[in-house]
Amino acid sequence: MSFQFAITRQPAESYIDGITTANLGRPEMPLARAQHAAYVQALTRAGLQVSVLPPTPAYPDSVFVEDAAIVEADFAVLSRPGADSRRGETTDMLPVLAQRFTVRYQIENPGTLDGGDICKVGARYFLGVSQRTNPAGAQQLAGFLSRHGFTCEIIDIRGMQGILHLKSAVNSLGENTLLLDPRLANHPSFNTYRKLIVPLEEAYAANCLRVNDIVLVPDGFPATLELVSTAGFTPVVMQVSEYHKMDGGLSCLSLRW
Ligand code: CIR
Repeated sequence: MSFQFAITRQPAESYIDGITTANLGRPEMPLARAQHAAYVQALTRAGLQVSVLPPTPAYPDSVFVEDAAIVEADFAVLSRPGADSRRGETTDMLPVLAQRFTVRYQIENPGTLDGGDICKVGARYFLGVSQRTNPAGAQQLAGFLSRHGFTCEIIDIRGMQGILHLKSAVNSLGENTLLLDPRLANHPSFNTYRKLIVPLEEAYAANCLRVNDIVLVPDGFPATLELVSTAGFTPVVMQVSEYHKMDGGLSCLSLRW
């Protein structure tokens, strides 16, 4: 899991108007900005060259750039976000990808797809079908990925209350290891991996982010921190309270390749 580049986008003033189910209160913008800057710094320290895009006030959730695309070293796929208020985020992402990737694909109507539903584990991709990503969107992406030699498997999470995206509940830490929300831990597709299962009360922390030699872990989840470090990884604790308030986690804040 070695990355060289990342794209992030600063939160706009309108961020407080984004979509949320978290019930954790309104984000405080100065703190959100400081947490974002610290996140960029952590990626930079991990060895990535990080592009920081300016805020796009028309799209309150646009700080969650992960949802607007899927990127690999040699190609990119522009998504088609499932939430109406987020659909236009790809208009701003298209020129950003065009500067960096010559091979590009795009999810088309009737497909919808949020990058948060797309979980890469080695040469395999798990594609979440969720309230945001529909079967048509997942099938389109599977077609693009298979052209590049990846195998794909669909994981349907539509029946799972409280899990927004697949990567809200499962993330690859590398070394054949998955970090899992207990509600997804017994899914047969994950049986061949080493599983680190976070306690249900720390479900938010299933979204940790492996970047090169470190694993970013959200602050305030001690059991997950212990789990990750005992398993032999090097955790770096990040403050992301203002993103948790809007249902966003560590992976959502960047595109990495
Ligand atoms: C949304 O509901 O779309 C945003 N408030 C949160 C998106 C989080 N993104 C992600 O998990 N990849």
